[in-house]
Amino acid sequence: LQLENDLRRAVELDQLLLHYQPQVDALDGRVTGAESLVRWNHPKQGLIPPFKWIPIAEEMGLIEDVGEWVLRRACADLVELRAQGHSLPKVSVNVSALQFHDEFVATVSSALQDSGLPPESLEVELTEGIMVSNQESVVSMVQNLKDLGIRLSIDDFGTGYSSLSYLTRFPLDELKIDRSFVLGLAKGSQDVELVRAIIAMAKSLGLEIVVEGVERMEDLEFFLGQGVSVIQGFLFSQPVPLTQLSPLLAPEH
Ligand code: G
Ligand code: G
Ligand code: MN
Ligand code: NA
Repeated sequence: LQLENDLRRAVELDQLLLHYQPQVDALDGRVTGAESLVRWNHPKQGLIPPFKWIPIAEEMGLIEDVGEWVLRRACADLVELRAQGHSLPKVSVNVSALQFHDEFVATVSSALQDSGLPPESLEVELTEGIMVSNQESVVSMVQNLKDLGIRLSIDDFGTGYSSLSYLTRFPLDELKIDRSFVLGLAKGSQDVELVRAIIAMAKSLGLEIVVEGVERMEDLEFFLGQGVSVIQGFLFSQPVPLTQLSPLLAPEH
């Protein structure tokens, strides 16, 4: 297949790029972080969103290369932003379950060292697919990651397997409430009760909360009413290139 052949060379031909979606504290408008979201700038097809080719990259055994490129670029971009005088507390990267094995911790460590980014400025978004594994190896890998000093976030919370035990088994800093629950709010479904319960649980476990996919003012107001103010959604901004992210940031002091 042509796309697969092209994908094999996308990294070396420098065809990947990152967009960033800001996470905003609605109480003061400050950007508290940004999630990096990879795109492939295909020479013929233009920008291809990740859901169309990340699964292919996983199948072809290319996800480590893609993942390492993403990590290094995200770290370098944040260092560069700060050098330009912008303030951004952290950048987060998505990690595929297939990318999550032995070499991953060393790759993160090396990306931090080479970029000079302080570890606490990097956040890795883990999915339930990774956390649900009971394997000791996964538990100790996550601990090793945490020991690098980075932040750990649980992405797409509540959409995967519904084992909650990993919330206490892993050293997590943050929980991201999935967009599907926010969509449920709009439909007036019982998701309201689920979201309340998730928030209460996250708070009692000491996890910071980010809500994904907030598009409507009503939804923001609902979350503010629940004491949750950090929002990642189109209401504030779509994912944008770095050049469009920096004007949204406060100056570094
Ligand atoms: O940006 P977009 O809305 O198209 O993202 C769609 C999906 O692609 C999201 O689920 C996101 O987690 C995933 N994704 C985006 N960037 C990366 C990446 O760098 N690595 C992996 N593994 N997945 C990513
Ligand atoms: O990694 P994850 O699956 O959480 O990726 C976040 C995805 O959610 C990205 O593809 C991003 O573009 C998308 N997203 C973020 N905010 C919104 C929103 O407000 N509306 C919609 N439709 N998508 C969103
Ligand atoms: Mn994510
Ligand atoms: Na998500």
